[in-house]
This record gives sequence, C-alpha cells and structure tokens, in this order.
Amino acid sequence: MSDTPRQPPAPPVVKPGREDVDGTTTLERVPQKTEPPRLYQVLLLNDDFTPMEFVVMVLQEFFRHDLDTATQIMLKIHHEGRGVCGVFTKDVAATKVELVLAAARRAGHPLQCIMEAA
Ligand code: TYC
Repeated sequence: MSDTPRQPPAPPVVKPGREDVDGTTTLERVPQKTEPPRLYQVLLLNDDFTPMEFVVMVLQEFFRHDLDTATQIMLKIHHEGRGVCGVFTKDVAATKVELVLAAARRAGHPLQCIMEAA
C-alpha cells in the first residue's frame, strides 16, 4: 500500500545549559515535538460463503468485541458490504489482517480483510 514517506529520526537538538562549577557547560537536550502515529482501519468485506458465525467469532477473538457488538458489526457488513473491525497503528493493523486471513483460509472460508488509512 502507498504511504507518505516520513523523515528519518532527527538527531537530538541541544543547547548549552547553565555553566557548571568547573566552568564547563553541559549541553541540554531540547524536547522535540513528535507527530502522533497514523492510524489504520481494519475492515472485513462481505461475501456469500463465509458463515455468519465465523465472522462473529473473528470479531470476538481478533478484535475483542463482545457478542452483541460483533453480531451488529457482522450484520452491517452483510448488508452494506464492508465494516470496520477496529482502528490501530500500522503494524498492529497489518498483523490483524494477516491473522484474520490465515484463520479464514485455515477454516476454508474466502473472507477478505483489508486495512485503510483512517
Ligand atoms: N454474507 C455472509 C453470509 O450470508 C456473512 C458474512 C458477513 C460474510 C460478513 C462475510 O465479512 C462478512 N453467510
């Protein structure tokens, strides 16, 4: 997936601190502003073959939704074609997608799971 390249981490910015008793000065680190990490939605896509119970199980096991919420999300996907399972940092979202796809393939279901920048 395409991604805006980020700057490499900048070296620490320092400024001279107060003069020490021995006449030397120790450099002090200037706190840097960091951007919050970009977030990614993990989505499930509808298909005609994956059993509803399996999708509910995925939403409970991999996204920690309770039975009611998992059932509501599954039905939304069933009716609207896609639905958000959760929002995560990039690595966590990618791992969730891989785990869900692996579980679906292991169980013989064509369930599709994708991630999108939130
Ligand atoms: N449409 C499926 C069925 O009727 C259920 C389903 C829901 C499948 C959500 C995938 O992401 C999905 N068995």
